[in-house]
Amino acid sequence: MTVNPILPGFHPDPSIVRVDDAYYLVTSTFEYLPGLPIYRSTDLREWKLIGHVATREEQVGLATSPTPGGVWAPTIRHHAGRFYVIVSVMFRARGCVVFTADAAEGPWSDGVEIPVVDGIDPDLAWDDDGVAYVTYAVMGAGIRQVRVDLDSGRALEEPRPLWSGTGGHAPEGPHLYRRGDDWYLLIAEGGTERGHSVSIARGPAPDGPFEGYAGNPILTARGTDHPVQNVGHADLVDTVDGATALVALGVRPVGFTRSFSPLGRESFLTSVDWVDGWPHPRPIELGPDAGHRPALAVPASLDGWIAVRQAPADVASIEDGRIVLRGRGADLSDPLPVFLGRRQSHLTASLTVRVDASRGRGGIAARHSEAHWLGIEAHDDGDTVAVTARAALAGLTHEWSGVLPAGEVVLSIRSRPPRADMHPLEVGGDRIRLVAASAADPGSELVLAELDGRYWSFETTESFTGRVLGLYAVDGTVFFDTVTREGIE
Ligand code: 6LW
Repeated sequence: MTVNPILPGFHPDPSIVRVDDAYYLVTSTFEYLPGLPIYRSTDLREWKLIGHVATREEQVGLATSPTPGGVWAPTIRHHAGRFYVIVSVMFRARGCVVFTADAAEGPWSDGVEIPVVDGIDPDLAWDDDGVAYVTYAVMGAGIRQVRVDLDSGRALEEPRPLWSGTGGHAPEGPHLYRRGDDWYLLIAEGGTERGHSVSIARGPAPDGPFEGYAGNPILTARGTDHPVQNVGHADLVDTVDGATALVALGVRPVGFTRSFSPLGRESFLTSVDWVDGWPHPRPIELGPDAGHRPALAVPASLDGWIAVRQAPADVASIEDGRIVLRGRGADLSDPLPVFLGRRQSHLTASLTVRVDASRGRGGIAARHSEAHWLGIEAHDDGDTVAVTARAALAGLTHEWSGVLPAGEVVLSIRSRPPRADMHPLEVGGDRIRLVAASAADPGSELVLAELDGRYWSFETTESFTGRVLGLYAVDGTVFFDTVTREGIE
């Protein structure tokens, strides 16, 4: 049975490699740290997070990179006993960098910059002499390639044009493979939105010449009523049993017009048949999506959390069994917010947290970017607790306020898909409720706002990510207790 998405929640641009009987997968992480998560599987169904390539900001240098910059589209490969991850860190960041590790868990190297690669989506392949080929996309100029000395990052030649695709918008995401005497060049075309697709070309050598397959695109969902859209940016892997699998990104749009994807681009897997020397991926099937997952309590630990342009330990600490955040006078509009988040991984999701705001101001939020987020913050002045829900949308903000008795409060963000029966009031995105109650009196619950999530979806925000739910502090010290999450990574 298909288990799709294999990585729910924002996990775009999956790249996969098999080493012996295990598969390793890496995805894009943009402005979040730790970055470049490595997942491992032995059956292509169950994936376990085993580590991250970028555990330190200096490895990627994205602290001043604006949205939607950061870590874009990596490739993972294994050669001569070592793991390699090559990536472009975009916009005022480190650029093209190759990292190595003896074990996929890490530790990963500091990285070697490859300045000649002035594009995106670098791929790595080696010829029989062990010479490394970096194949990448230059926006508006097709797929290029350059031979590189990976130890120094030095180019061994001028970059060469390799293939411009079939004529679709934005040829990108190249991956190069050897199969017998042939070399295959797999690319994405059509842009990462609804036009997305996968095309392939074949040539006699890693530097081509490449000739496109007459049956391109080999995979796309465009123009169909398929529940997984934007299918593209794929990578192939030979499986243990001699077959071929393909991973690709896709979105799950909701609503009457199926136009809004709250979770962003996720990772999916499908099987591939070979016909006359060309790969034919099967359409991506949605697995039995657990719309409802059991609620889980998050132990007071920084494991599993991500932060924006800084490491989780730079914004939070664990004190007396509670997560503690210290505000720096800025909210989530700031490029370096005091925010600790986790990917929303299911359309039905909730985050519920007990907050002590007697020494500061803070709460919980759903973040897409500096301009698109929702939050509820609490401030306890000793007599009462002021709770304020805030919606930021394209830089505009709106507020709803309430008052609760002094003491700890329980804050929740709850989302659910829109009704499937074309209810006239639910034609847009998912429904998001921002709720606050006194911890001492659950009956005090205030629904501060109920919002149409279409405005906090991949299609409407400027970020390349998805929805990330978590904790934040604006001023002073805020203590977070009994974090319960449902449908959240
Ligand atoms: C990535 C490009 C793309 O570099 O989106 O879907 C960009 N494809 O290949 C960011 O994820």
